[in-house]
Amino acid sequence: MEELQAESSELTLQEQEEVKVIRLHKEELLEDIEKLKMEIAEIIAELEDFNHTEESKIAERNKLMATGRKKFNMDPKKGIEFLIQNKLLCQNEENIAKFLYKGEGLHKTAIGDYLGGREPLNIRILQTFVELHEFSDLNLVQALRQFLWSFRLPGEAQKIDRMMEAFATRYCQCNPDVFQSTDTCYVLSFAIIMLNTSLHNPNVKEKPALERFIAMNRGINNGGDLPPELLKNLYESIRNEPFKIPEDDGNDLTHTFFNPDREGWLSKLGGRVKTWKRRWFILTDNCLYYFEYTTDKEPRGIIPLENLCVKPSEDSRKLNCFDLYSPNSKGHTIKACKTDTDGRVVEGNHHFYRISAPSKEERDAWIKSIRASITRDPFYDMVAARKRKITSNKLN
Ligand code: 4IP
Repeated sequence: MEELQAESSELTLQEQEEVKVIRLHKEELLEDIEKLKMEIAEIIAELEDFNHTEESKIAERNKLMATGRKKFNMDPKKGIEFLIQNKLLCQNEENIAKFLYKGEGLHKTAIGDYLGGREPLNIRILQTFVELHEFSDLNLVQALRQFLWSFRLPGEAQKIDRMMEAFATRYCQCNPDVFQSTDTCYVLSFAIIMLNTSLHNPNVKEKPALERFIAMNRGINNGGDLPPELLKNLYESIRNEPFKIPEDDGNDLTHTFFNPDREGWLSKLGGRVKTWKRRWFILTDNCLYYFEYTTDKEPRGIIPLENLCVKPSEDSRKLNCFDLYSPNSKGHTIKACKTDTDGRVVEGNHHFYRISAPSKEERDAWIKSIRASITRDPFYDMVAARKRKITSNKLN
């Protein structure tokens, strides 16, 4: 500064003015630089803040999504509602169908349950879901493998009917020259699913031969027969490789107990040791489950109702009794499982199950529901109805 002043004393007036201006500019520039520095620091801080908010927004969204998926697996309808409310899913068929088709983190049982629903929305979603499948140039077994892997077929007959109808329609749309009608495709699809069970279920002793499969499917193509070569290919494909059925979490039986046919407190007589125990019973999927508490996740015992009969009975110690028994193998132990005192799963010891209901009305209601469950055979009923339809179409 002194230097400048010394210099400026030797300068002309005009030059001194110029020096002053330069000095002023310099100061202003320094001020601007300071301001800019502060602004940059502010922007960096804002950016950091923004990134942080974005990150926590993403984390929050992922958390909500995981909750939505969990809710869906517990109760599909509520899960979808939750995801829509939280703006994680748009409320239109296409979006929901794509979400189910992608299936990330979703139990296939829950997907099947939702797609099989009878509300108009579920039906539209099912339609869109099926249209996401590409079946062109696949034979029926290949298409079924793909379809049946994308969800787990529910146990309820009407749901199965709607889903298989949608499948058959889509298959015929993708492959218009294979079958004369959607009904033919529907009936043959069931025949294939049943063939899969007969060929690969160890409980089925007599395995149907190709000729039997061909005979079973006579006249299903609008009164005509399907080419034997086609049936042979389908038969061999199933024989060589069974359907892969999605299992979800095999240990978690919770999903099995949604929408049971009936549930309630009943008393049950022990197998070898004849003690009465009050148990919470759930009837679903043609099985009777009993729990110690209503909130238990694992049942104490499971009684498959296949091949069993039910009838009212008398007992000197309990009122309103009914028995579950096996008419074909009297004196033999009924196929069932239970947990023993150490919590291990073992076979049951009952030759019959004696159960007592709290009232006569409840006993009759249980007997009715159990009978309906035992005699219900969705596959055969549905296929028979479809075959009848094909025959009546032919006659008209
Ligand atoms: C038990 O008696 C209970 O009644 C069991 O029922 C029963 O098993 C047992 O039958 C019976 O011995 P204690 O508890 O007095 O020992 P739960 O499992 O509901 O507790 P079931 O097969 O009926 O479940 P056996 O066959 O193991 O004796």
